[in-house]
Amino acid sequence: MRPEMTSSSPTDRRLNALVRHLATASPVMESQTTVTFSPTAGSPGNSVFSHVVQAPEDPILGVTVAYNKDPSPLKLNLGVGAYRTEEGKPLVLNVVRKAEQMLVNDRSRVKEYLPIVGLAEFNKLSAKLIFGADSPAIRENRVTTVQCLSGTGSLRVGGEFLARHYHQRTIYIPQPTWGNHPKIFTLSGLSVKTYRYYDPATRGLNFQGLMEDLGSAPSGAIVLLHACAHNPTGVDPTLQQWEQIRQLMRSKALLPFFDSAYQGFASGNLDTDAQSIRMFVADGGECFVAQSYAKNMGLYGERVGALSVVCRTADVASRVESQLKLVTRPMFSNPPIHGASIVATILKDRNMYNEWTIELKAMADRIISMRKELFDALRARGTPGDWSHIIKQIGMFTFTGLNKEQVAFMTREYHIYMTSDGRISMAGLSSKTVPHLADAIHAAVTRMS
Ligand code: PLA
Repeated sequence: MRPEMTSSSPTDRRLNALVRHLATASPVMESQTTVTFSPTAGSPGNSVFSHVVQAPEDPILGVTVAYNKDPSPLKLNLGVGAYRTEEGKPLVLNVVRKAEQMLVNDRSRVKEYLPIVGLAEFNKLSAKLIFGADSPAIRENRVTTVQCLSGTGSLRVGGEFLARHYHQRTIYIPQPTWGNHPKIFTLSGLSVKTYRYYDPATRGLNFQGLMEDLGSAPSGAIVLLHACAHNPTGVDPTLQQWEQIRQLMRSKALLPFFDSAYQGFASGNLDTDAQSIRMFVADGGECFVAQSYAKNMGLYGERVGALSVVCRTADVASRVESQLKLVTRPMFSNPPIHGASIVATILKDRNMYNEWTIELKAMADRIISMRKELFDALRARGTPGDWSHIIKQIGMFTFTGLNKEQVAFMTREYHIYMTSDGRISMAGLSSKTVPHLADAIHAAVTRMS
């Protein structure tokens, strides 16, 4: 045997791996080989990872995992916020298919790396979409926009930038909020606190609690705000309340960090759903905005999103951008090209843009009609309780008020899958499945209360 094969050199390790592989493929090989194994190699139960414990499934995406395992033909997935058609199928928008076709047909397109900040055209158009075509902040070059991995990646990049460069490391998030928010910001290096948001008694906004909590937050703290269609509650402040929140936040120099994951899904109108953000930009102050195209363009798996930072001056914005690049480069180097190209193709062409808004409105309208149908179905069954919040709440989700036990009952007995906090993705419902859901809610409320 050659000397290098007896030590644990890389060559040795590769050879051993090869021998183990061949040995399982053909037992004869084993007896014929003369390679020396190190004492632990290949013996099962001796993994250097044997201390690793099984992690729980994600509270939202894990619902789909459980759903997929259920063989029942009745099963219904109302967990993750993903749009489904009346037939219960995922939807690829026509305008997206068209844009993809155009991209494929364009032979001049290549697959080179994008710059660290992503596709310039996509960034420009994304800023315009969220801040408005006539936004003074854009005109004055005070906005920097970087393409990130959908909404989640945009929040994370923003969080990491703030942890490095902002004087206040505390971020206030609403109670409750999307379950990933606390994890994203904690891992970004920020310290997470909550502000009161939802009042279970009224199933509406706890506006007084919100104002009190933001009022007693330390000056300069970061505040995470859902731009529209608050997840999971479906409860948004009115424009008057937004104005009061804005005044309070500006008077205390609290830094707004908007999460805009549902632009167009709340009202069916892209401009209406951006009003809260535009109100804060109009006063000339600074803010962060994380944008996602997962829901409003149905680009979930393409991971298309953007982080915009609105600054006081163009000079600051340019320096902020230079630092955002230092966050991105070691994290994912540069963002993917395909999804951003789809978005840019649609946003820059007036006809395609219009087509998109029509398809988006149709999705929003279908969700609104599901609210009405579910509400009517519960009324028809005489289900105890006031269910008017189903039609009052906004966006993809209804925060039903059902408790953990009732949700578990509905999953066990009716094969209905939803998050344990009682959130229902209305986008997963159809006229055909409303009666089944209404039966399940009725049974859960009458038998499990
Ligand atoms: N922000 C909020 C408020 C969200 O609800 C979601 C997605 C995101 C950001 C992130 O979306 P993106 O990274 O895909 O762009 N929330 C979903 C999915 C729809 C999820 O949990 O990942 C939900 O079911 O709550």
